[in-house]
Amino acid sequence: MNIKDPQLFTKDFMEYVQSRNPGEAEFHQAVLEVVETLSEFLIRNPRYIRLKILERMTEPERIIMFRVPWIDDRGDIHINRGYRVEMNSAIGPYKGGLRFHPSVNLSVYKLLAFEQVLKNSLTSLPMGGAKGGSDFDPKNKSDNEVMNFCQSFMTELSRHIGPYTDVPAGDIGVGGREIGYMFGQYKRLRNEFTGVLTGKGIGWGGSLIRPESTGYGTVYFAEEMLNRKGDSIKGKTVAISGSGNVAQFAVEKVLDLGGKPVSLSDSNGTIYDKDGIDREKLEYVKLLKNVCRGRIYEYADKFGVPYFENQRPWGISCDVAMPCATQNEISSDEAGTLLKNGCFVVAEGANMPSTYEAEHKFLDAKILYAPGKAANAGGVAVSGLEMTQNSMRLSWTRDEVDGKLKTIMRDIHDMCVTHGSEAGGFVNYVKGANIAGFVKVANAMISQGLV
Ligand code: NDP
Ligand code: 2IT
Repeated sequence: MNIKDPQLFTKDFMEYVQSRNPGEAEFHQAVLEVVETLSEFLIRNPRYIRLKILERMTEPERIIMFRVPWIDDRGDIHINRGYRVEMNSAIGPYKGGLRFHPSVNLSVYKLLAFEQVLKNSLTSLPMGGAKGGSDFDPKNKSDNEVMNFCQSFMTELSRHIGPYTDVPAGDIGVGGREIGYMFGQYKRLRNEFTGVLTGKGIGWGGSLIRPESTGYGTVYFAEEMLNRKGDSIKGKTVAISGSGNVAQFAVEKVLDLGGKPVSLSDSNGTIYDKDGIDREKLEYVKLLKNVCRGRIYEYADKFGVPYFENQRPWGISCDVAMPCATQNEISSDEAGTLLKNGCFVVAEGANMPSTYEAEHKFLDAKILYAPGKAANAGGVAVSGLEMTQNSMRLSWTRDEVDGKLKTIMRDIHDMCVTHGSEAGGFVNYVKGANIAGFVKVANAMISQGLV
């Protein structure tokens, strides 16, 4: 391993990671994005290299994979695969979402778990990192089928989690309904009412603002970046992708701050509402997606706006882009188009939504670019606050939680500025987030011996 030249160090380390984890392209991408921004810092602080902290951090503490059999409404039996990647517990119990989507595989969960470790560290709350879920597709399933699946999934997962061990939450395909079914099953199996999951219902241990927190937090982060430049979201045109939990509450907070959200999407296509998605239309989207579980093209039919089938929103002219759907949803070409059309702020609500090349286009253009692990940390931060409230057996008000969320997002922003400022005043938020997130976890690992 070359420990003198940052580029050669990155190259050597990536060869090591690739040979240990063959074929895991998403995981390699996440590690590369971190190592290339850390290498200079590590060379200046060689004890992290000597103690093989990065080698340890890229090796999950534990991976659990299991069979999930369940029965559909017709009586047919299905077999899905369940996962939990428990990546790092140096600064707290494993914490991170569950994703139910047919596209998942171990590489995707390892990418998400690796990102989660650094993200959770940035929140300043005591949470380690994990991710999990299943290749189960909740789309077009009845409530009964979703419940059957969740109960079977939790029957195995319950052996591996607990309020002091591992505390899962939602992610793609896992919202309030799924958390409810899984919590019920855990309680039944253990005969314990504990804070083993976050994102719970308000009447049974959930926190106010948790549903809103990822979307709100992403917009708060964008506002912080703009404020630092003497600007704000007010009056800005904002292109948003996705139409699930994160996208909906990003739209809501953009409206609160006086911006104009103009797009939403799902895996079938994009709607473009050039007059802006207002509060009334947003209520329609919430009903369409959360209750009727419909498709976003129905918005275009209802409000008479254009719908672009099989396209993402990145061809739309905007000031601010907020990808809130999934990983690698902004290609290199799409990043180029966004920049050409004048986009100068990108705040990632989703995890790793920009491809490696897209990320580098944003960095080279020196725009305000916030990576997911910083911009979307509000979700897990309020999960951490839900754990605190569960431990205290108290509930904070909406304003209290929202105030704490704002403070946490501001603090993350400021840590990125401290560690990511470069010559000429440019802030590399990717570098800032990676260094700030890494140091806390690395130091905890060193204090705890060879873990
Ligand atoms: P939801 O399931 O509520 O919504 C996901 C949205 O993204 C849907 O509109 C979905 O469309 C779209 N989508 C999902 N997969 C794909 C795909 N492969 N291609 C195109 N569109 C896709 O999930 P969330 O809103 O919770 O999550 C969105 C993103 O935010 C994810 O990257 C997640 O990891 C990240 N995130 C979520 C947090 C949370 O607290 N929920 C916290 C931090 C980050 P369709 O309905 O067609 O599938
Ligand atoms: O990616 C994420 O940060 C989440 N899906 C939320 C995790 C959590 O534990 O709240």
